[in-house]
Formats: sequence, C-alpha cells, structure tokens
Amino acid sequence: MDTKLQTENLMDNGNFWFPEAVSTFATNVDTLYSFIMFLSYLFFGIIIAATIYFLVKYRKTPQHRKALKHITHNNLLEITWTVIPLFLLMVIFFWGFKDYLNMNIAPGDSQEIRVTAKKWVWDFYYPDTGLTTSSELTVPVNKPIKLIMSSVDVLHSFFIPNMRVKKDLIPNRYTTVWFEAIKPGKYQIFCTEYCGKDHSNMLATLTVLSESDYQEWVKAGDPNKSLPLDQLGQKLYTDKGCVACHSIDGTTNIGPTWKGLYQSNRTFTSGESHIADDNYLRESMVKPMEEIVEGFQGVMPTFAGSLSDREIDAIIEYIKKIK
Ligand code: HEC
Ligand SMILES: [Cu+2]
Repeated sequence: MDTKLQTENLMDNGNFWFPEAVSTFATNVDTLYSFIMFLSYLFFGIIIAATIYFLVKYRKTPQHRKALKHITHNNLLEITWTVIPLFLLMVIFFWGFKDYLNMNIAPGDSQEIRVTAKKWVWDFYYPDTGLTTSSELTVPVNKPIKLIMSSVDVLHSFFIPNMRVKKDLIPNRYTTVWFEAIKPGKYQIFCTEYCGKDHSNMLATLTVLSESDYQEWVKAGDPNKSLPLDQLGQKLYTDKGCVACHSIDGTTNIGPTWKGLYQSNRTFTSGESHIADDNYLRESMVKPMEEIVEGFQGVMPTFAGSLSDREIDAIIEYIKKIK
C-alpha cells in the first residue's frame, strides 16, 4: 500500500531534551519542566546518599544486637519533612497554574482558525479569508492564533512540539488551543491520540510566515485553484487521506481499490447493485453509509462539507483515469 509518507524531517531542531522553543510560552514550559527535573535529581541524590550512609552506619554488628531505646517518633523531623515538600509543591502548583492559565486563555485579538480531524487527516479553515487547507496549517509570525478544533469521527489529539501545545479533539464538541509563533519556519504537527491504523501517518506541517509573506500567501489564494481537475484529484487523494483506505493499484485495503472502479458494476450489502457512474461516486463521498459495497464495512467518514463541489469533480476525474 502506498501511504503518505512525509520525507522532510521537521523535528531535527532544538537540543537533546526539547525541540526548539518557538512559541511565546514555550520557554516558560521548559523552565518549569527543568525546575521539577532539578528538584527530582536533588532529592534523588539526598535520598540515595542518606540510604547508603544509614546502610553503612547501622549495618549488622555484634554491638548492634543489643536492644536500643525504642523511638516512636520525632516531632521536629516530621514537621521538617512535611513543611519543606509542602512549600516546594506549592511553588510548583502556583507556577504551573499561572502558566496553565496563560496557555489556556487566548488573547482577545487572536486570529481564529478552525481545525477538523478525521481518520487520518487534518483540515484547516481560515474564516477571515475563506481559505481552506489540508495537512498544512499556515499562520503569520508574532500573531496569536486560536485554533477551534473538533473531530468528525474518533478522538484525535493535536500536537505541535515546537509550540508546546497539545489538546484532544472530540466529536460533537469544540476544544481550543492558542499559540503565538516567534520565528518563521516549518514545524511538525502530530496526532498524539491513537486513532486507528494510520494514526502514525496523521501528520501535518505548520508553516509560519513573516507578515508580508503571509499576506502574499493569502493573496495567492487557494493553491489548488489553478490545477487541472485530474491532477487536483490526485493531490486530494493523499491530502484528504483517501490513500489510507483506497489503493490505486488493485490491492484491497480497508476500502475497495479505485483501479477500474469507474463504470464497473457494484454490488452492495443490501443485495442491490448498479454501475459506478459519476453520481454514484459523488454519493459515495458525501453519503458513504447509504450503500455499503459488498465485502466491506461502513467505516468511511463522510466528506460532505469538507470536499467542495470542485474537489468532488476532481476526485471523480482522477478515479476515471485509474483503469
Ligand atoms: C477510513 C477509511 C476510508 C477513507 C479515509 C476513505 N474511504 Fe472511501 N470507502 C471506504 C470503505 C470501507 C468503502 C466501502 C464501503 C462503503 O461503500 O461505504 C469506501 C467506498 C468508497 C467509494 C465507493 C467505492 C466502490 O468501490 O464502490 C468511493 C468512491 C470512495 N470510498 C471515495 C473516497 C474518497 C474520495 C475518499 C477521500 C476523500 C475516501 N473514500 C476516504 C473507506 C474509506
Ligand atoms: Cu488521529
């Protein structure tokens, strides 16, 4: 099966512990993390040192076989080992809570972008320009971006390591994250909630552009507009994630192959059958549950609303070519 494989490595930046910090709050996240790590190392050292010291000091010797005074507790010691950790945990709590609020409340002047997840592709819709993209999110630098996200099928999770943002996407509900990129470049987006067979291929690219490049990008508009239909169809086949379930070389996958599909006779689980003409192909994309092809399960998500009419035409043109 020819799955969409990203060839570019976008994670090859940053240091041993972290990818490069590219959002306004990324460094805060790392600092708190390092503080907790430092505390853990410190107490690990203290506890191990004390353990070794006592092991040696109170090892079994003839002299130690005598019964010693029976000690039940030590108030000063107990108060000390309660108050010091309490103080440290309170520091971690208030520090973390402050950063948490900051990361969860988007600034009022944020630019909003809608994110839709479906097996196994990310769709982005930019309400202020009317543009849509798949598998690629493009934003301006130094501008707070608020993502309003939902899923059309199962749980997914949206993760941009460089921005230090991660949030679940849930069907029938909106969740949001925001970030402000401080450096133009290309960064990796992952799905981090296991969502089925091609979960690990559910990738997207975040492109951060300078303000002027972003205006250019908006002006250029939909890059797919100038493509001939069948080429657009071929592009959508990977961009929209059809590739995960449909092959073009005749192999049966989760869904039927597209090879020789056009004008062939289709039989359905209902026992009915008819010819795969243009209308049938269209119906299959917008109402996939209407008729289930014999031998398959009704697992195809609907693409109603996420494929424009031109995109549906393009995919049909492409399917016609796969003989
Ligand atoms: C999660 C897997 C999955 C994805 C993703 C998927 N499909 Fe499907 N598709 C199926 C399955 C399973 C069937 C057969 C059952 C049915 O008819 O619903 C099917 C059937 C079809 C059919 C009818 C095929 C036939 O042999 O009669 C078409 C056309 C189609 N899909 C188009 C698409 C397009 C276009 C996309 C991408 C925009 C897509 N599918 C994405 C699983 C998927
Ligand atoms: Cu996913």
